[in-house]
Amino acid sequence: MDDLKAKYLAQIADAADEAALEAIRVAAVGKKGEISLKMRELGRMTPEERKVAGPALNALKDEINAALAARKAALADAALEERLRSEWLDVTLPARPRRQGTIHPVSQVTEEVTAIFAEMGFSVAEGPRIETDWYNFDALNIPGHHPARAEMDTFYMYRAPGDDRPPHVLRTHTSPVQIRAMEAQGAPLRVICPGGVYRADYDQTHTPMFHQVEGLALDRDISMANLKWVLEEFVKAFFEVDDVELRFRASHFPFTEPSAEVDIRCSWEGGTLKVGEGDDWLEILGSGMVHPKVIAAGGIDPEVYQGFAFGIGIDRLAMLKYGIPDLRAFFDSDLRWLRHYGFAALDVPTLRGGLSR
Ligand code: 2NL
Repeated sequence: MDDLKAKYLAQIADAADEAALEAIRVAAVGKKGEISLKMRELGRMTPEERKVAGPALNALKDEINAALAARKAALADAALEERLRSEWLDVTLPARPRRQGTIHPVSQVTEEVTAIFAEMGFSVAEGPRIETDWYNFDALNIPGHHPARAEMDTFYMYRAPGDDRPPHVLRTHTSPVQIRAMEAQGAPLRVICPGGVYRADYDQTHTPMFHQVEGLALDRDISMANLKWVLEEFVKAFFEVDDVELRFRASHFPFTEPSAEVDIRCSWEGGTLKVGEGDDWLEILGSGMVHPKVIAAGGIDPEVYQGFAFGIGIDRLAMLKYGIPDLRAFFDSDLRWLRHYGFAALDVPTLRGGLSR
């Protein structure tokens, strides 16, 4: 009896895990275990022998069961202790500084442009990227036969065979948002419309989706002079310089008359852009006085109201201001590029706090 007790208690003390403990339990006190078999022998003993052996076997069985339970509890405590040690986490450490995500240059420049025009009384309007051909073309004085439709490399949405309605298009500019703003708000009106636009074109300087901000100001007495002042203020604020020289070149757009493309004086000395000095000219936007037919298409009387409009490429502005060489990288989602050219999330551009830092 003492040998049995010593053997099993030693095994239990040495058991490394729960599976080993279970094997010992089966061998000792399981149905066919060594102690259970001994208990079956009680029937063949004399009453005197049984009186001694019976309680002793029961006590041994109890003692082994208790040792098994104690060892099991000790193993569980040790396992918990090990987890607490290895999975320890200092929740008081500071968060990782910045660099989890960054603001894309397109978003940054959109915010900068918005802050500048907001200061001049323009509000922001947004609209759908899938448009009817009326909002994208007809309302802008681009009728069905007009060559500008073909030149725009328009993406047309699918129509089922036999469905003869004109197809929807992916907007080729944000002008349709301005038509919608005219319809919804009437005149006088000052809005800018930033957002993504689509043209089927892909090379060094073109991506099939890019970004634009268009502006529109309508009132009873607006002239090209107002356009010139607004654009000068914009360019000075955006490039963060005190003086700029703008050059208005006669141009043609179906939706403005007269129309002008605007260049700014600059230099490219040492490969970096300097705005406001030098002998080069940089084309940055198109503009003009809104065509009377376009004002009428917006539900406003062109005999009473007139105004100016302009369109600027946001991606190009971002490349110029922040020295980003390749347009296509804008849309690659390459984390190294995003970390390099991205902006800290909390540097919200404002005119007083600084547009960019
Ligand atoms: C360019 C030319 C331009 C406009 C966009 C416009 C919008 C309405 C009415 C009249 Cl609703 N005009 N937008 C006007 C002139 C030029 O963009 O080359 N942008 C990069």
